[in-house]
Amino acid sequence: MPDGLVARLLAIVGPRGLLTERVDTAPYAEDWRGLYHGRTPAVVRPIDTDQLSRVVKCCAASGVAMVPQGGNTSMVGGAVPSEDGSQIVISLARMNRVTAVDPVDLTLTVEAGATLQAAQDAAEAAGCLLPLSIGSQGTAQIGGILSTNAGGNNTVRYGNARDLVLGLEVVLADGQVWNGLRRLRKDNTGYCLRQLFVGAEGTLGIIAAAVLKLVPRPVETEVALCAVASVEAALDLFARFQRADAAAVQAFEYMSGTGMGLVLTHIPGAKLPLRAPAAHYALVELATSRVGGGLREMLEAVLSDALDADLVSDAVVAGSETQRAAIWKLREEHSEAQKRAGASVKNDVSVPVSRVPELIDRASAACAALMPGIRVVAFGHMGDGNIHFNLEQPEHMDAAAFLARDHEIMDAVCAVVRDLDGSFSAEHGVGRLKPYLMPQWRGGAELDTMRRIKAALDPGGVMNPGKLLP
Ligand code: 2HG
Ligand code: ZN
Repeated sequence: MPDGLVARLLAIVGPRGLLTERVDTAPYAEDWRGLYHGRTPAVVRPIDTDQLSRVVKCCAASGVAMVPQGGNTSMVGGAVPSEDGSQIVISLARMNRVTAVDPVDLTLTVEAGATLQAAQDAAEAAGCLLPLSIGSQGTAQIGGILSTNAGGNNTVRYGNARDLVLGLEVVLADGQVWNGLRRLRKDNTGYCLRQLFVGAEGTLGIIAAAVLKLVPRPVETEVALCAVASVEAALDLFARFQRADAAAVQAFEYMSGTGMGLVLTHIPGAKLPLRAPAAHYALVELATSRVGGGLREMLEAVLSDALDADLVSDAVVAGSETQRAAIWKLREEHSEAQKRAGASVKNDVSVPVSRVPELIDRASAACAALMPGIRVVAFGHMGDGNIHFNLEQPEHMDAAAFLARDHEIMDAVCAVVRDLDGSFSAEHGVGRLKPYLMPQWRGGAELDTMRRIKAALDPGGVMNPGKLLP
């Protein structure tokens, strides 16, 4: 670390904005999954864009690498520093204000360090909905969510984080501030710079604030949990809801019996509200802002037809907000339950929606052939084709021995995904875990163009090095 750098940073952010003791910096140097144990001489916590810009200028002038960090909920080690102690962590947590909500423009202006939950609450207080929902929303911050182009449960209806961004303020790699906090629905004035920073995983600059799109708050919401006969039956059920009213389908999630079993075993208070456990489940959420929207009737009609067609064997419709939350908890606790059950290898993959059954079928067979006893925990956002094809270690296997074979397992799943014209990372990004896959999947002109963009915007290579690009 260059002499005097930490003192210069301290002069910019003051004592409350700087952590240097190992005990304080350690939580910022490890990831949620416990895959990486980095080290950093300092965690800098600017309070506003001006401080952030001066911090970046200072580090860039010394050629010191920076790791921007939001809620540190990355599944792929995207926000942790390297082990050699050469990288400064920049935490956005203190830049956490929601600065404006406009129910006429249907926009929300927010700083990067606000949690998604805080942004959602602010939207709700203004009679609106911020239509982005992920399991980690109480911790994940807007800057990280945009930097990874998070997807989540509502992509089927509203798209990914990328589709919700109207404007951005970004601190560039040299410390310059680009103020693109526009709230325009139409603005054709050259390259769409904001979309360069969305999904860039902090490798091009640091998102400081954003203007996000809102929608009117729904007045009717229905949630149902269904035991379905097969993955094909779940897909058929999804298609039936789409035909009935595509604009009302807020979420359509698939869960396997294995994953649900882990949740019921490891999550206190989790209870299956159906007659008996099943091999496959679908969770559907419908919502409308239309008064008298008739959602319950539509839900019951589709479910009744699906029961007659033997697609669904049992279903429960939430009768209250508490029941709705209890059903969603069964879905949202899948990651935590898997963590508690032992070591797991995650494959956050996507395929065309129509090919989800084939994906689950073929990838399950490939993994079983690779490792007897491996537990397939497939679940996720069926409505947009994003399945978390996760593998849990065989029950009595050593965790380290299982994880040592992670690339082998990922490669077996990826071979199927590739054959089905899918992607090896649907929503979690590339981070530190998966850059090695980039040449095979995005090599040639695509990766070459990415490298040129990186070289143009971050010629010193100081923005989150070691992530995304191999
Ligand atoms: C989810 O959909 C998250 O719950 C996490 O994307 C998935 O743990 C996972 O693999
Ligand atoms: Zn997900």
